[in-house]
Amino acid sequence: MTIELPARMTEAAPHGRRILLIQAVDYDERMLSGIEPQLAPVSVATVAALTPPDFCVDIWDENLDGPINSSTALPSEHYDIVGISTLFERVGRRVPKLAALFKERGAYICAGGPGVSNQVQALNKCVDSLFLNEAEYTWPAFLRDWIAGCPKREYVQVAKPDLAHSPAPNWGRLGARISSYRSGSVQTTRGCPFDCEFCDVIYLYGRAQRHKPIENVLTEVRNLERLGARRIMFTDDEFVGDPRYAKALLAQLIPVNNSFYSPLAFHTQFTMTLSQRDELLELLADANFWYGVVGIESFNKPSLLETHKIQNMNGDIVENLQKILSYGIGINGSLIVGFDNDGHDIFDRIFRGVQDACVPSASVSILRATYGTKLWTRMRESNRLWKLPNQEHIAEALQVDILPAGGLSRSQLIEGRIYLNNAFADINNLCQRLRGWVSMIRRLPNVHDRRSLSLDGSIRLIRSYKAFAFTPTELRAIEDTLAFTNSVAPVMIGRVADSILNQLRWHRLRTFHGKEQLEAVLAAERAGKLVPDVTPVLLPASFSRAFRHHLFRVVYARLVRNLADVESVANAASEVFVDFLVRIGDESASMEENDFLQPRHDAFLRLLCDRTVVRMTGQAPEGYSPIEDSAESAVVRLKKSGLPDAVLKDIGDRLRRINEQNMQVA
Ligand code: B12
Ligand code: SF4
Repeated sequence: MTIELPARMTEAAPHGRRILLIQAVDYDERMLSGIEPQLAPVSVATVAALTPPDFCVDIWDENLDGPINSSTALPSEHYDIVGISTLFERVGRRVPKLAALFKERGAYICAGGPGVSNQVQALNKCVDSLFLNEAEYTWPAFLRDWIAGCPKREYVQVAKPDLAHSPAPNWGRLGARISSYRSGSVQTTRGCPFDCEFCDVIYLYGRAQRHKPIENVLTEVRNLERLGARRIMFTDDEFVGDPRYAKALLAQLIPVNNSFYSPLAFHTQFTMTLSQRDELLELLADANFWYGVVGIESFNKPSLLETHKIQNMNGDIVENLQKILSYGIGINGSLIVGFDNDGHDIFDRIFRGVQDACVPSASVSILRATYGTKLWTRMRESNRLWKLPNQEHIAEALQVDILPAGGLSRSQLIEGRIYLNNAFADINNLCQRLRGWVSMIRRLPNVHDRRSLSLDGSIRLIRSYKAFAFTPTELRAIEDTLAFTNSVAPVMIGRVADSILNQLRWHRLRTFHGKEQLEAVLAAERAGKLVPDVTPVLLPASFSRAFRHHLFRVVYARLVRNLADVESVANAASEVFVDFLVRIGDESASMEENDFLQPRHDAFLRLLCDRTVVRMTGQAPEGYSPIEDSAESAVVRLKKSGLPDAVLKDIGDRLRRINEQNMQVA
């Protein structure tokens, strides 16, 4: 594999080789209204960098440049290829609109990113080539095919790319405007070793973490600093998922950051496992990490167990959070309500947990069953996926797609969520947490910033956000908190001011829903006007043939070597295949036996086997390394066992139960 040089950006294009890469906004264009764009889009900048130099590329970030419509003046009047990048599912739903606009202008339309992964069939209808998974190898391959006049309908990256082959992003015309974003972005790892029931990450990026070579990461950081970024988000799902790599990276990042006139501020996402790693905490603090987004999810351990968030269950949750905070590293806590184990006291427990731990900023969501996740399957199997009619037109903050089982109603979840988010953003509560945080610091970050924020500077910064519309009392409380911080730990002033902005940015500047819509939704919820999710899960005959001829052997070979208890292999295999078929979704309707035999399905089945083994054996997910076995040796053992038939029958029974729910509803 050779890495091609970055594309020439916006120069005169050789005839027929002009590409527009679009970072798309949410389908209804409401995503970031009134708020400066959060992150420079590393996704499209990476695709731009993967484009060989005989193409010319323009990047359009709809979050910064504005949503594209028929009258938008683009850098060029004509594009031969348009590539649409989708960060998540709702963004994926914008693809048809953009595709139609550019098709009319004669462009060849491509789409990729996480947001296409669970709507493949729908998007296949409106784009020319769809890119599933990462694109380090498939985008250059597509461009070669396109030049040769034979591009494929689908490009699927099977083996996870080596991140040494992921080039430094090419920011193109965004480079000059990096400082318009709140943060630049750099990705150091892909994949997460954990396996939370509601999460899509392991399907998209796998469980074994892959890393960018440290030197490449440092180059990207230096580039962004040169372009004027003052802060960078490391867009990893779990920055400390491989502690050895994280330590090595941070040890080199610290001197690089200190070599800048003023060190950059960093933030990322990490898990609470960090609280058990003192050395990493010191390194993160000294590298100037201001905060991490942490999926706390709940302060109720049975709920954590239910959602397989076992990495949060080690020890006392409040103490673990305080441990991280005591190094001067902030936490932007993400919480969820609606687990089966959540009772009526859950809202107060979450509020108390966040206040007691002094989590600087926090937000709460209602549990969502994203299509294709394990949570979706569990909910679907128990006929618990219901929504309001036309739910997609309701503000996201008011949407619920599950029937809760812990005694709470759906309207109570909505009201509880609103109560909690308001309570977190209440200035007195916020200031109380921030003072608590500053008071609990045991080790100050060892960072020397020539441009560090003064008390006056921090007050000016907060006041400059006129849109927050603070009352005089609120402003006084905030200024007292900043003065307190200055007296106790001046190095923390920037971090505390930043936490205030983090907390209020979403909950004060953004309109989540109107009062009228809230009332209408609550009334409809209370009246029980719900419709079920009747997405069928198919078991095509072509799958059954592929299962008998090949797929079962792959799964059996992996499971039998890794499950000590042979008796549990059949159950595990059934679990794996149900997961597999749900994830493939309605794409399977048009699949022939041979389609099931593609290497991407083998690779995916192995990944599902590994997660199932970890779950069934209760092993620590981050330490698991599977034993390989050949499918051939498994055949010998399987011949007389009758196991394939039994497992296929069980899969059929489970899918029938799922689909019968549809019939009952009909
Ligand atoms: C940064 C981030 C955010 C930021 C986004 C800030 C912003 N506006 O830019 C924040 C923290 C705010 C955020 C929030 C959310 N996020 Co988020 N986020 C991420 C994260 C961690 C990194 C994204 C990134 O920079 N990746 C780096 C690039 C290089 O990777 P990539 O995008 O996959 O691009 C590669 C390929 O996909 C492909 N590709 C991408 N685009 C294109 C286009 C073309 C044409 C081609 C050919 C290829 C291609 O090529 C690239 C190179 O291989 C991802 C997880 C991840 N590991 O990517 C989750 C992720 C995108 N988020 C996710 C979710 C669910 C959310 C939330 C909805 C969570 C929630 N319930 O609140 C919210 C939504 C926020 C909102 N505004 O409504 C999911 C999406 C799942 C899905 N299938 O829809 C992800 C995948 C994580 C997960 N849990 O599964 N998120
Ligand atoms: S820790 Fe859980 S929620 Fe976070 S990325 Fe990993 S699997 Fe997903």
